[in-house]
Amino acid sequence: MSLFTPSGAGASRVAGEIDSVFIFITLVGLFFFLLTQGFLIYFAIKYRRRKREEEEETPYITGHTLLEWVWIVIPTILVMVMFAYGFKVYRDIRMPPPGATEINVTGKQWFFEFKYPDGRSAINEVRIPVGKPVKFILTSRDVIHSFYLPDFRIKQDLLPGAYTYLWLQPEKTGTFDIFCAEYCGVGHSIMRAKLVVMGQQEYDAWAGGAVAAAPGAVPTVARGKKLVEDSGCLACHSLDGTAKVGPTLKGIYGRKVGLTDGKTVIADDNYLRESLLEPNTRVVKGFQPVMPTFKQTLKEEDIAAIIAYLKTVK
Ligand code: HEC
Ligand SMILES: [Cu+2]
Repeated sequence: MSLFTPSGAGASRVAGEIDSVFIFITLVGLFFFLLTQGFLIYFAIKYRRRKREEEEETPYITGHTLLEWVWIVIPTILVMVMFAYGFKVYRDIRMPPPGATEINVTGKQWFFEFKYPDGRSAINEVRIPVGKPVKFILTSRDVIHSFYLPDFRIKQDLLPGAYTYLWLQPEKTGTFDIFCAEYCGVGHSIMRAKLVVMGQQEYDAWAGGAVAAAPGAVPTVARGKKLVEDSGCLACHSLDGTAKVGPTLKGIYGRKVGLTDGKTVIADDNYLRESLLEPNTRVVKGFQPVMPTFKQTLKEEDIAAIIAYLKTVK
């Protein structure tokens, strides 16, 4: 729940929470600013020099234990409250609810490309239905960009060679700005896109029409499945839980993987990407480092599609 509901509040519940943290910290800061500055002015006037210097002796003060405890304990409690409150909201920002629709976003100098799960793609415009969680999986083809949605109070860098993510659940329909918030070259200022939030029925009608207008679009998961079948992965990996030359791909996404160096890792998007491009960087315990790299054969979109497919192999 949000502590305050500022007018002109954001476009999602999380945006309201972020506003509340911001206002809370600002008000605490303002209170202490006014308190300390008030005392400063008051003391400056009250203890101003009235007589000539030699007639007035400065009192000798060595300390005040109670006062020192007060100004240590109270600020400590306050910053701990700020931390706990901020951390709670931060968790909400970082944890997409399960079942969120995944949309791939690629930043390029100087535009954003969106790829829907049904295989369609669009430049500088993304449409989603209201009230449903959406997870954007972000990457860049060239330099660091940043995906910034001011109405939702969220922002995340797009990095070349890695995945980052951002999620949101729009609470009202409308068109919202998306800006690149990381200086990325001469075209940076024109690197902006629109998020269009539509009513569910309106969205369904639009999506149906858009799919019909793009007959060649293959759903991302189906594309990933075909790539896995055609790339020879299944010679070494099973989908049914049995180990072959390599570990089974059944339930791979989110699995805790033990490595030969004794460490463990959670198989997330970046780990799967690395397994395809740099298979010998982290080798699964109990297996030989014989997996070939697919750096030359798979394009970025192929890797994203394979990862989307692997998420469905349960
Ligand atoms: C020549 C056999 C071979 C082929 C072909 C192969 N792999 Fe592998 N793969 C392995 C072995 C062996 C490992 C475990 C050792 C390691 O981590 O490198 C592995 C590891 C993996 C892992 C990490 C698994 C885990 O449990 O952490 C993933 C994911 C993976 N491969 C996916 C694929 C995909 C997708 C393809 C096809 C594009 C593929 N592999 C092709 C042999 C192969
Ligand atoms: Cu940019």
